[in-house]
Amino acid sequence: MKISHIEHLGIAVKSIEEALPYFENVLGLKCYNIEVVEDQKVKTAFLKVGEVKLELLEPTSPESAIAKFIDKKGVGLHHLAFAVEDGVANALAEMESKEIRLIDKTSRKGAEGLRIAFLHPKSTAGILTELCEG
Ligand code: CMX
Repeated sequence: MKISHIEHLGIAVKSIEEALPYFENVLGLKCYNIEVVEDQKVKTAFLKVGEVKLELLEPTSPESAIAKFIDKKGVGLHHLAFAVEDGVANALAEMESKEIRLIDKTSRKGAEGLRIAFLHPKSTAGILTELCEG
């Protein structure tokens, strides 16, 4: 697996509307896309910092992984997403062969239409890790 760059950092927030003024008005970043990812029960807002994106994640249901994360750990950094050059399916096969625990056994469509898959934080140094097509 070859990681080309950090694709994005996922940040759990209670409300995108309430969090965005900090990122836009204080930090001077620009939100270029807001979308709901139905199957993940999240609303996402994307901002760019150079080539790296920030993904603000607001739960749309108490069943959302983000709602559970906020209840347990509070708002803040939720996951780290790496872009992989040779496809997410190949990367997953390699991770499995290295006994990394897969949350997604196969890649699926994530925000912005990218193929993605998550690795379990218990086998990735405590950091929920996402692999994205590069
Ligand atoms: N970062 C680090 N550790 C995390 C974590 C996170 N984001 N979320 C949960 N954990 C930890 C918990 O604190 C818990 O640790 P302890 O046992 O030490 O208390 C452990 O992981 C829980 O593991 P679990 O019981 O297997 O799973 P949970 O029901 O808590 O769910 C997780 C956690 C990561 C498996 C689940 O949130 C998941 O499948 N995430 C992937 C999908 C996702 O996050 N979607 C939202 C974003 C979608 C998008 O970006 O579009």
